[in-house]
Amino acid sequence: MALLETINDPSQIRDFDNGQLQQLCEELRGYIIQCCAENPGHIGASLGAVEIAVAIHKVFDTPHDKVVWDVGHQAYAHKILTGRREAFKQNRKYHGISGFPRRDESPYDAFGTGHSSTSISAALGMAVAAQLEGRQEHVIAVIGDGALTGGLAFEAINNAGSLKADLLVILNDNQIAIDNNIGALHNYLLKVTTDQRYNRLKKSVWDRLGAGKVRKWLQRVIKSTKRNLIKQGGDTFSLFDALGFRYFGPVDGNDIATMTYMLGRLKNIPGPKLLHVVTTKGKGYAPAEKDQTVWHAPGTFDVETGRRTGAKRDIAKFQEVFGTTLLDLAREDSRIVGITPAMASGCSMTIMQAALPERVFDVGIAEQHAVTFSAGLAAEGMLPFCNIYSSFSQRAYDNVIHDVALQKLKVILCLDRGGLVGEDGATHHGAFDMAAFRPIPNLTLCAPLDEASLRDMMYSATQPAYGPTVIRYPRGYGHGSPWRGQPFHYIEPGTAVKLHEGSGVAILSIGAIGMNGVKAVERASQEKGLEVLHYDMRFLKPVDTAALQDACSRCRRIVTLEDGTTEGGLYSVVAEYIAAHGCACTLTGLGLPDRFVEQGTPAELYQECGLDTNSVYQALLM
Ligand SMILES: Cc1ncc(C[n+]2csc(CCOP(=O)(O)OP(=O)(O)O)c2C)c(N)n1
Repeated sequence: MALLETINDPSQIRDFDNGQLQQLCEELRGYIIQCCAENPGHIGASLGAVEIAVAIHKVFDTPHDKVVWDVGHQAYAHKILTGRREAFKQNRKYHGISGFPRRDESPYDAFGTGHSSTSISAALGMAVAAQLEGRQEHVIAVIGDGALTGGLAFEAINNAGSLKADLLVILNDNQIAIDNNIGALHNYLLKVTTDQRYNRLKKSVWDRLGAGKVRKWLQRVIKSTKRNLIKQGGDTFSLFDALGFRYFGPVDGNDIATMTYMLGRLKNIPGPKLLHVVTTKGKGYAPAEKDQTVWHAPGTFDVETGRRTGAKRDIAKFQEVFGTTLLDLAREDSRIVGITPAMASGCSMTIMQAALPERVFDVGIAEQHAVTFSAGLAAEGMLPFCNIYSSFSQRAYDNVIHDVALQKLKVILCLDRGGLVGEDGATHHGAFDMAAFRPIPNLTLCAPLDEASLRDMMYSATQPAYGPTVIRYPRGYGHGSPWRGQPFHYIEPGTAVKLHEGSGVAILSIGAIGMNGVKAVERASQEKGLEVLHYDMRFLKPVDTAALQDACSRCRRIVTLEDGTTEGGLYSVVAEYIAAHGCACTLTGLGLPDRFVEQGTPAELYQECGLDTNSVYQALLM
């Protein structure tokens, strides 16, 4: 840490030589590993991008020059170098710093991120703004090969290639997303980087740097790279040249001398440029290099042995219930297929992928395409289960309306990570799904209380009474209720379940957060002798009006409980019912507030939002 601990501002590294930069990279790696072992985060991507971050801050005049990180999970070295070395110990913690770049956190974070494929669009906007205002400034977007599979990245490249603003895109190609990267673009990049000429080029970069005849050499590099790509594509231009970019590379993105050299030379070339760099995810830490999917975000670990030390519970996660149930259903019905936008491990579609690989489609980080592709499958009689994280499904809103609901195509959209996800923070909470999807006609929208009800909802959605259906459930462990190998029970659409009989006060809950209601109702009964009527509503749409009528006619107070926004969610449903029917009861809404909730453990955040068992209990007593 000899060098690193003296650096509070990247201007301090601008006169470093290659030896010092190399040492700095090593120290950064050590520090990231040490911090992430205790306080987990996205270690793999960040270890791979150390040289990219150091080279950018060495060569460019940040924060005057702007660097936009795609997704932002690879930006730990950037954070540490830009005055957040100590704060990094509180990375992703409650009241700590965010795990992603944020404009309100540092002037060096030119653009807030968390969701994929935004960097080129944002950087292009900045470059055009600089041009319009006559400002001399460099704008750099750093995007991974996974993030490049997102349609938004291509929309931006298409636009940038014709606008001709000064923009440098660094394509950080480590050939993996979270799971193995897939798709034709991936195959193309693989072809470019595995060509022998690239490997010769890598060596020649190193040799030539020593000799110092860099300018002449660069001309030859560019020429040979172009020749390389002409041959690769069997076409006159590389893919990126054809789209109006000047393509450079591929070069070794984990070689600091090469990186600073290339960036230094590209800095003053006008127009849109793309530097293709090849890196290793997890670079410098053997366990992370070896199992790159697990080490994308491995939890806590022992630095010496690489053993992961996070506590494991004996009960299943909702993700395992989803993955296992999908396979169970698919084995019985050959129409069932699984679709995931690059989150096969995260949502456990890997379970079906292992058993029935030809019926699982990882479509890349492409949520819009995932939904419309599913609609196409459904149009031809298949029964697609499309699994998307709730917050990423925001991208596919119109596809759900226009391609699924309007045409009554039976896509079963399973929204993972509904509710507060914890340490990933504001960009990743599944806060808006219920409010967003509720107004869409033809959709059925439900959320399971527990493992067995997730399983039953997935089964029921395949039955004829269901059209296009959204099933949303949370991240992580279930409640330990039995589910594995249980027979399926059919759930009629729009039916609630009475969990506790009572009068005077009623609680209406939806989803797994309802279990806090169960505990609060139990406590109210035991400690106060208060018998609260509790309905697990199960469906936000169609809503069980008989249950609403029962609660609103017999109780003077209604409490709603949901882990989505109260505005537009269950609270709104019940408020509308009360208003329409002139019911004589008051309504308290427990749910997510009208502000972005930041990062922390789920327990901390649920408490902050008044959704923990104790807060629910207090609300019942009010
Ligand atoms: C819209 C969206 N979908 C999915 C994700 C989840 N996600 C985070 S990182 C990642 C992989 C990114 O791959 P790549 O850009 O190659 O970066 P690497 O992690 O390999 O460095 C994915 C799918 C996301 N952040 N945003």
